Amino acid sequence: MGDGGHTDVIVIGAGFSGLYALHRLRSRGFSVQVLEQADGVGGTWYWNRYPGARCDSESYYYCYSFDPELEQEWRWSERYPGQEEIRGYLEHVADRYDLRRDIAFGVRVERAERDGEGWTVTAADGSSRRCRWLVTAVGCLSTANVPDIPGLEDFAGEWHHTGHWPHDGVDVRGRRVGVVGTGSTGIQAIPVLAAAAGHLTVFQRTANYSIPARNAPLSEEEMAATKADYPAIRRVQQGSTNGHPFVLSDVDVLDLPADRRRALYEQAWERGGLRFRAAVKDVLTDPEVNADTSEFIRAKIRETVHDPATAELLTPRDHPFATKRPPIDTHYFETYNRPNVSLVDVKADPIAAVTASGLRLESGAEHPLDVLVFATGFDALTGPLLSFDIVGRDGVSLRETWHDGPHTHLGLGVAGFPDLFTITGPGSPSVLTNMPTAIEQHVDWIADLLERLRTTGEVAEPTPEAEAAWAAEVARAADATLLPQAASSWYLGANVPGKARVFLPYAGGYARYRATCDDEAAAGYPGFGLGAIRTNLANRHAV
Ligand code: N01
Repeated sequence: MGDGGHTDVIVIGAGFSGLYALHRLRSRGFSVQVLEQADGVGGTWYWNRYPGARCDSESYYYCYSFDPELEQEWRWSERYPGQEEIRGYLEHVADRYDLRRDIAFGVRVERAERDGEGWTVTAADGSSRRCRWLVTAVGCLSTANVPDIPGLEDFAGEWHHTGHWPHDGVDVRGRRVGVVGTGSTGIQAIPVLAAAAGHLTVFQRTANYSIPARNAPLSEEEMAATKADYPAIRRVQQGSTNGHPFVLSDVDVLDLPADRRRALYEQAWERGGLRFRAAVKDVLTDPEVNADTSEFIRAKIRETVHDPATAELLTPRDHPFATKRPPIDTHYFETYNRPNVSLVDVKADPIAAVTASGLRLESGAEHPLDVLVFATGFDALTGPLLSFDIVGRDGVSLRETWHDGPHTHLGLGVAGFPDLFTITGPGSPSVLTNMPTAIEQHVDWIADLLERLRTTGEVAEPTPEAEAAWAAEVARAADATLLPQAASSWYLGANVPGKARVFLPYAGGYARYRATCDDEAAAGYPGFGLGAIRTNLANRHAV
């Protein structure tokens, strides 16, 4: 296929980050081509159409902040936005800012290669395009992790990974459905599937803490109050640890008398969602506080689930609360009181094989199924970047460079890969924050740097020293928390067999990270191989 042309920038992906990168860079006068493998915008929200798919950030802040007019005109319908509503929002954004004319849909990138002064990007259809700067907007949780279970190809029923749910849905009415996985996805899908299925069997390897979401429609008054308050909401987000507009509690729970401590937990439980975590000061840094909070949640599980043996199986004991991403739910634990739901412990009796008729466990127990659902998560953060060939300076591939785990400077760039920028890459706060907040900060920062490079003709490439220093900071930040204690967490890459165990996101907090990026820019981007001498040169050019 012929040459697909040359633009200043190629952006890979048209989810939250790709759309904003296109808008921001185009408004700064760059020519931009976005390449998207799907036939529509949305990224993770395009693919994750499983029953119950919904965001765990609240709608009024799980959205862009760059345009106050957009904030005022969009009307969210519920406290947490569902998948369809988020996709509708992103379609509205694509139309409102006339983004589609620079997006090529149905183009799956297979290779991006540093080539002289720029990058050549080749797609599966054989077409190739060139650019000076390459920006990846491929998401953090977009490469499905389907377990390698023998016999899957023999299954006579239908099977699906939740991240590739069929667009016309799956009819589970009256059928025997099995769900493998009880992370955020499984915990959202299980109650919805149980309501329709003939019988639902949940295959659980690790019990999980989950907090009630308390989803509800948003009234006109609530939306109006939010819209009036947006400037203040955005200020709180920018100064926060997770990019959420909550102020973290300053109450030491362990200093409270038992009745007041209980009242604090109960109130947070009733409010629901990720605000629960924010209500407990030091829950991710103080083991005693965490143990107390974890015990409160365990008691809630025992209160909710009628059968004591099932309740015990659902009770997490092998990791502290919130050291794995804490799911939020709508009637998750209640679902196990339904007569058509059963729970199977596949830690005690692991899955041995998929057979023509269902799942077989190592003990020989057979579970007949018509539909098998893998809610088994993603090859997080690095998976999307390694799912195609990125070949940098001197012909070295990113796969080789990262064989022992990712190294980046600020999660934004990689030594050996000049003029490549990774939105919410490994080593950035990404999945530990409200994603749109993290994305806007990255894109704005990249846009500023590209403006400088356009003026000066410089090439930006992280130095190995900057990468090493940042890797040390990422490790320090994780070790200052309890997060590394969840041995099977995808934050550590532990959910994918053979993947290097490295704590992937930056746990030092969004506000601190943003300040670090601002310092890097103010100093003239020394970690990207630019510096005072080049800055002076830049000034001369500018004059
Ligand atoms: O994936 P996960 P997810 N045999 O990796 C199990 C975001 N998200 O898709 O814990 C048996 O968390 C695995 O067991 P274990 C959010 O950031 C957000 O649920 O490894 N079981 C685990 O139970 C989230 O954290 C929202 O022992 C196997 C499950 O599968 C992230 O996406 C909604 C297995 C995977 O859990 C990922 O969540 C959904 C095997 N071979 C997702 N392999 C919201 O915004 C894996 N498992 C609400």
